[in-house]
Amino acid sequence: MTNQPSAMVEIYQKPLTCLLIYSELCPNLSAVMPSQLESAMESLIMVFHRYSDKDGKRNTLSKKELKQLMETELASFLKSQKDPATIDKIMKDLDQNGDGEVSFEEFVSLVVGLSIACEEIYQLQSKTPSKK
Ligand SMILES: [Ca+2]
Ligand SMILES: [Ca+2]
Repeated sequence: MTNQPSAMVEIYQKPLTCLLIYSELCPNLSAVMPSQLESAMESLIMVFHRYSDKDGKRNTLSKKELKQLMETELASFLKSQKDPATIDKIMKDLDQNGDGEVSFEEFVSLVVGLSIACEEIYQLQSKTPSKK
């Protein structure tokens, strides 16, 4: 019994399943004002599919689709990277199962990684006493 993963762990590992469960629990979800976090989750899914739907493989990003996504949605991050091979490197990093495509799960790890980096900067800035 103690070996059973907690429900939270399972949900964490399957964020999409979590959303599906959630929408089943709340059939009127679209009628309910989503919270900030729920909107952020929805945005992630919408942004991913805005680019992943462009070719035959609708549930994954090809390198071309990833490039378009990053150039449009993460332009300032991309500009800060001077290496022209950045997209190739990111693609290689993200594609954990090596199928040459970036799934939503793989894409989310990029967003999480960037969010963690941003949060660290936020922490540093809030630690530094503001000079007056
Ligand atoms: Ca695609
Ligand atoms: Ca992949």
